[in-house]
Amino acid sequence: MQRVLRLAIAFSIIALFILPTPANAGTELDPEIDDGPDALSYDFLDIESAWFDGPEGESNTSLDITLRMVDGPKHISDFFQDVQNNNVTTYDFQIYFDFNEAHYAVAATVQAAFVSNFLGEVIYGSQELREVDYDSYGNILNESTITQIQMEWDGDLKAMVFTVEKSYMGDPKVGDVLTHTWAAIWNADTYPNESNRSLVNAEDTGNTYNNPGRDFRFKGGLEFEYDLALYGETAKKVKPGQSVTFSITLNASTTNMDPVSITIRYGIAKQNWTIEGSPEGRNISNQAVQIPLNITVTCPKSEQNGTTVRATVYAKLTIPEANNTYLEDELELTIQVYGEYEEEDKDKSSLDEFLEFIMEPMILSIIVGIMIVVFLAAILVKRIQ
Ligand SMILES: [Ca+2]
Ligand SMILES: [Ca+2]
Repeated sequence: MQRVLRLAIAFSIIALFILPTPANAGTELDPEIDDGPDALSYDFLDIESAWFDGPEGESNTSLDITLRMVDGPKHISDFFQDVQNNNVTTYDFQIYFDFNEAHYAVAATVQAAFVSNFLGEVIYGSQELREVDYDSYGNILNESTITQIQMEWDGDLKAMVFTVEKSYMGDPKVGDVLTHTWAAIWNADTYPNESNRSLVNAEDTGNTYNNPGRDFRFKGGLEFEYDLALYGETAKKVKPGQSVTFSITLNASTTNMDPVSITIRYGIAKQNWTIEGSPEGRNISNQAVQIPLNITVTCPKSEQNGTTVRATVYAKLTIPEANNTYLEDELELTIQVYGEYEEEDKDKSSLDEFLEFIMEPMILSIIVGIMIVVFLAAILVKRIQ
C-alpha cells in the first residue's frame, strides 16, 4: 500500500513537470490578462480576460489577440446596439502590449450614431493597431494609428478576436516576447484616443501598464518541433557538514537537423551552501534525449537542525530559427537539515567496520574453518616429525 502511494506521488510529481512551461502562450482557460467581473452596470463593458493565441492563432506572419467581455450578444450588430442603447456614441475596446521597447495597442472602435430620421441609424466600427505614449504612472498621453487591422466578434466566446500582421509590430520572431500586457475599455466620446487617458477614467481595466498581465512568447509558424522538461526527486534530507545528491532528468527533443542548444544552470540562494551540477549544456539535433543530471548539494557544518533550503535547476532551449530562448523549465529542490554536525573519527569507524565484517556468520565460519585446517595441519606436521 505504502509502495503504491509512493509510486502515485512520484507519478504526480513527474506529471507536474511534464505540464507546459510558464513560457507557453495563453489560452481561453489560462489567459495572460485575467480580470474577471467587476460588477459593472453593463456586462459588455466589463473585461473578463484577454489572451494572445499560441500556435493555433499564430502564423509565421500574423498573431490573433482575443478580448473577452463578461457578457455580450451573439451577433456583432446586437453588440453595436448595446453601445447605442447606452447613450454613448463611441467606445474603444483595447489590448495593450510592448515589443522591443515600442508601445502598441489593438483597438476596436464601436460607434453608433443617429444621422437623421430619414436615413435611420448608422452603426459601424473600425479596428486599428496603434502606437501608444505613456506617462510614468502608466496613464496614456496619446494613441496614434499605425494601420487598420481585422477583428471578428465571436458570439460564442463573447470576445473580439483581432488579427495583427507581425510586420506592423516590429516583426517579432519565434522566441521573442511581448511584455506589459493589459486591456482597457474607454468611453471615446469623452476620452478620444488623441487625448490624455487617465486609468481612473477607463470603463474597466484588466491589469495596467505598471501592473501587467503575463508576458507572451511567440511560438507559432515553426517548421520543426521542440520539447523540454525537467523531472525527478525534488526533496531530500541532509546532515550538517554532509552532502546529498539529486537524480534529476532532463527530457529534450527536436525534429530540427541543425544543432539546438540546451543550457542548464544550478543555483542555491543560501549562504555557505554549495551546489554542483553537471552537465551545463549540450547540443541536440533531430533526436529525443534523456539527460541525467548529477547534482550535489553540500550543507555547511554550522547549519541548524530543521532548516529548509531551496535550490533550483533551470534549463533552456535555444533554437536556430530564432537564436533566442524558445523553451525553458525550472525545478525547485528542497533540502531539509536534520541532526547536528558530528566530528568523524576515522580510526574508530574503520575498527568498527572490521569487527562488524568478521562477525558476519559466513565470514566467521570461514575463519573458524581455516583455523581448524591450520590446527589439524600443525598436528599432522608434528606427527610426521
Ligand atoms: Ca472586469
Ligand atoms: Ca477590472
